[in-house]
Amino acid sequence: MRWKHATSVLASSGLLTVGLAVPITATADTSPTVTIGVGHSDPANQNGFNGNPVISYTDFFGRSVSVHRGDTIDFQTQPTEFHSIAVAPAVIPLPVFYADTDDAPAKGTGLPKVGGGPGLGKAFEPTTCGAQGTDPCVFDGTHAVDAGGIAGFDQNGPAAIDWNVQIASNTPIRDYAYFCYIHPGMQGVLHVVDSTATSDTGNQLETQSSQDQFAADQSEATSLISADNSAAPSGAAGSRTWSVHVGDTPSSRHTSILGMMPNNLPNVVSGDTVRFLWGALDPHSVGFGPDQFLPQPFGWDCGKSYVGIPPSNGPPPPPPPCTEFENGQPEIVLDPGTRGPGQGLNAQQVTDSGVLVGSAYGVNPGAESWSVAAAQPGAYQYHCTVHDFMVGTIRVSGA
Ligand SMILES: [Cu+2]
Repeated sequence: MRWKHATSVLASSGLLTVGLAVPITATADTSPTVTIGVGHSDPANQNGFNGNPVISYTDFFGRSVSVHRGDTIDFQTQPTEFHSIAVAPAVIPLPVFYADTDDAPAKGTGLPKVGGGPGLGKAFEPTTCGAQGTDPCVFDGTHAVDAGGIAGFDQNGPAAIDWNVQIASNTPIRDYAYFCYIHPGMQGVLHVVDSTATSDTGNQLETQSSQDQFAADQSEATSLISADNSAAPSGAAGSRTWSVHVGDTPSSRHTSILGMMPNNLPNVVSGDTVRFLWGALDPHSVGFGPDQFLPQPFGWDCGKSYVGIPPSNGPPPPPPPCTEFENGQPEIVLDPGTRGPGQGLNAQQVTDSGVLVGSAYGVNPGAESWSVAAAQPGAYQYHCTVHDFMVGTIRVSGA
């Protein structure tokens, strides 16, 4: 989705490394034999700016595909989707985020800051082969071929974007994996079968089983959205706890929902608490007040201080001299936040959770919740600094 600043941040961090070209020349016929959907288009649920949550399909259509050697697979990223996929001998579980235990904890959570790992870096690598108008990548069964980060957009707006992979003629007959580096659990099985065996052809998005899969994924997501939106507070007015989901992920992890749910709490009174809950596949922040007063979502780890990386269209600035190194790279961390959980909402103070990530990323110790206490009456607007369209309002009246 719209990971603002992300490209410049990763480029300047050294996490962005240029992939090696695959040293095998493609054969002449490279028109795709089979198309696999990467995510799914769902215009009614992917607007983002109409106040409704966005459903991202962290799923392949289909999840199990058989091909012959010499076939070309078109992994087609669907409009508005953002993924970083690969074909490999097996799924490669690169850490996307990790707990940075070197220094003082994050202010927002009191737990170690969250560092950006090599899995996140994969999302910002350029596509080196297989893009439209270039030779396909070639997979021969020995090592992974990576797409880099592919967003379902072109210059005119949301669009399906192709990434082609040809199966080399010497690929051993066996099963392989296709998967997404940044969405743990988003994976499929690629059966390379003998030429005498039946293989799949055509657009797998159009099969009955993909249509059933889409309907099941969508229904799981929309049920979760309505459950999250209708959660009632517990306790008595003035000591109630309200819940807001900061994105959410069904247990199947086949979708990731981007939105504050509910995005409006009009009946909060002083003394109540609002508890924010992160979903499994969700890297988000909760920041109160105008964007210009909130920390950038990604920044350099300078030990005791955090130096946010501003959005930029040009080449990214180099890391400041204070930046710590981790595994030989300047260390990128997520916004560590400005205030701990449970503090009073106050229009005069920057109140920011920092960027927290969900349980699917295995950050340990990690936080998946944060809270504010309703104090001064007023209307408080908040948003996610990673995803601008994730906005919410809390109206506090006197007890
Ligand atoms: Cu977000």
